[in-house]
Amino acid sequence: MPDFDIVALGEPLIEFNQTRPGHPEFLQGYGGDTSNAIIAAARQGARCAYLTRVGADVFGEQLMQLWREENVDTTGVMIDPHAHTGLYFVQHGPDGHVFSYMRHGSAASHMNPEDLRHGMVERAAFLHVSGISLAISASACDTVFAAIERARAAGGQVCLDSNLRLRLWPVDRARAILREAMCMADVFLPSMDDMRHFTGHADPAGTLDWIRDAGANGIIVLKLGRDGAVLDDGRQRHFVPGMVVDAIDATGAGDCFAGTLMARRAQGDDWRTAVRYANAAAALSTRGYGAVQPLPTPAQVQAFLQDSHPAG
Ligand code: KDG
Repeated sequence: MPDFDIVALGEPLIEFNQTRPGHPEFLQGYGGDTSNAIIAAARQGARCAYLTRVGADVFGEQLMQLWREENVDTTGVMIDPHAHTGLYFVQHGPDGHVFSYMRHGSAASHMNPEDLRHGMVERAAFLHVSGISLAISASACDTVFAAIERARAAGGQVCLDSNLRLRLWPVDRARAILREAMCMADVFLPSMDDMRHFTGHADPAGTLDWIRDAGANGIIVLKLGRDGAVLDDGRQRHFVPGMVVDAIDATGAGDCFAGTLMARRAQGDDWRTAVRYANAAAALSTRGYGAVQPLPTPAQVQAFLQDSHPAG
């Protein structure tokens, strides 16, 4: 049995989240898509570890402290004395949230395949990576592909979240690299919003056809935001509706979905049950400010599933 259910690899960030629209008032928290996902999974009771680099600075120390408190193993986290920990601001406007980043040259962007020498990837049932892990630098991109090779060689499953950030890389490079990675993934988690940039389709069926034709042959869960998700297991497609909540801040909801989904799979749920559960967790994660603080516990998700109504 592997030592970990999930090992995630990517860039953690310090978050400053605006708490009063239109006012310069920000709450300090934590972000970074793969870090959010691994914490979401750990809160659900999965055995988790994270792989990254942080700066030798106060923010790096805070992140290390956070992971320890959240029961995320940090053996594979390196402290880089030559680079800073990245950060971002979230502002809330009429069209949803707007991110402003200060991450160029961050410690995580200096990751390279040598950083995998601890052998953590080989000890996990799932390796979780994302479009952001691939985009932050060429050496981080190489590290992701090296980790994928290691996971596959050790019999682990690879989970890839599309998380497309076009401020990090040009669309043609993003399309080419994500396509390559998606064909190696056992579980691909694209969002409708991301896939619009690649596929030319605005509907889930056309988008899923495009992804299959492009060579993805694992499980695909297409995320539709508050509307839910479509599970494509290679034989059938199932629409799993989202849950209705009064959302305050959707930052990190997709990451919560990813982490919770893997945690529930590791705990033995079938795919449909795991997607329904992850939909509920993601909805709950939008009821507070920040990517990490509102991530739900199992008790919260179970209670919500018992007395809530699907969207639509
Ligand atoms: O999904 C939420 C993330 O986008 C946020 O935490 C910041 O990782 C981040 C990014 O690069 O956008």
